[in-house]
Amino acid sequence: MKNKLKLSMITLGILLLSSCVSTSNITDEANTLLEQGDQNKDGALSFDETWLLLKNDTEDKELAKKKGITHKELVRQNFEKTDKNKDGKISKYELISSLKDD
Ligand SMILES: [Ca+2]
Ligand SMILES: [Ca+2]
Repeated sequence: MKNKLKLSMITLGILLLSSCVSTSNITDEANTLLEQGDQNKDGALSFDETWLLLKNDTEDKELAKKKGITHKELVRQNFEKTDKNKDGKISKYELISSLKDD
């Protein structure tokens, strides 16, 4: 029993530690988002691709409702914020820097 407790403390420690290594997690998250969303495999997310990725996000839906705008408008606003160089696509670099800002 004591050993089991010790083990779970170690597991907890590892979990806490890995959540601190945020840069590699962010890169992983960006890669996952790109893999899921990048339909035409050009390595970046267009607005349509972003919308497909986020249109079922219930948290954003609620937030949009509170702001009195449609969910799509909210995604558009976030998209334009994330698309720093305004080329109409979110590159992996832009995705990572926006995930870092969160
Ligand atoms: Ca794409
Ligand atoms: Ca861009």
